[in-house]
Amino acid sequence: MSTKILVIGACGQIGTELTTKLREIHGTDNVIASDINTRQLNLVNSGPFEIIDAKNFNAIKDCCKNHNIDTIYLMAALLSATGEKYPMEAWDLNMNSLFHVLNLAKGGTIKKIFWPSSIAVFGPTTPRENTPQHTISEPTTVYGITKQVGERWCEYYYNKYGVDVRSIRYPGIISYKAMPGGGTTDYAVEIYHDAIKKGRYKCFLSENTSLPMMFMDDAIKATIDLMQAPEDNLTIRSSYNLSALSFTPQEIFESIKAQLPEFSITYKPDFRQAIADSWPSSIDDSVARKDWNWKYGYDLDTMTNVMLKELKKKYKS
Ligand code: AKB
Repeated sequence: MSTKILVIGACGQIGTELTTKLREIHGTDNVIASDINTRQLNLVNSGPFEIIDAKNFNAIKDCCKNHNIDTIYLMAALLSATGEKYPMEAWDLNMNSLFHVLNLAKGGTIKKIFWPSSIAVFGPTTPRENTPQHTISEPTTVYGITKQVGERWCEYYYNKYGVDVRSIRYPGIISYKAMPGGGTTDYAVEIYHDAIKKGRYKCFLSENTSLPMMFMDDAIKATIDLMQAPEDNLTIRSSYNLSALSFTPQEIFESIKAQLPEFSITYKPDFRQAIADSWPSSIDDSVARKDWNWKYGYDLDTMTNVMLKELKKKYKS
């Protein structure tokens, strides 16, 4: 019997590409995209789509019932920078949406859940280099607190009720299809757009701020691989550390400049600098490698090649 999937928050940066990939794998009609708005028209028009507010338990429940859903990818969230502006909204959306899907799964109809966590679960007291899977986690952002608490609840629902919930601590994700919104790592996407459109970029982080990052294709591959991994292989039911790249604004600037020699950058750190300073600069993902053979594919220059090629095409048309 084929699986029936619901993606909540399908119009976001990761949701857009994840939905497309899931439709390739499972068939368009077996993947229901949903979001609170229809901002990704390509996605909305290319398969089943439902308007769902992730904070509305009944809306999620009815959609699952109507479409016989057995698997949910919950991608809706307020990210780190927006969360600092709207702390109560971040808490409300990030926590209640998670409880809704966990409770639906506890009720028995949903067999598997994917819920993204983040490097934001770590804080200033965490070892910054090669941050281990199990370590001190004292996040200082509302977003990080919601992800840390969410991880505890995922593990609790797995241990107590047998809910098969799987999770990854995403680093900053870089992609050219849909824009990220409201994150601290967003600069690493904006810089490519501005390089093509304006030939210059004003960076909101300082030049030597090193953060963990990943190209979208690797993030999608990791998500699918984790969801397909045999249940018995998984030793982490909070969230897996995942690593690919670590670079500073200066290093990504140099990677772009190698292809666009006229490109220039200036630095004007804002409130997001303090958030970035509280996060790790590199991640130890040995447990994910061991449990489900995780391995990244894109390094910084390979990613830059793809980003510049695709964005040139996009802005030309
Ligand atoms: C953010 O910057 O808030 C996100 C994240 C690292 O989870 N991209």
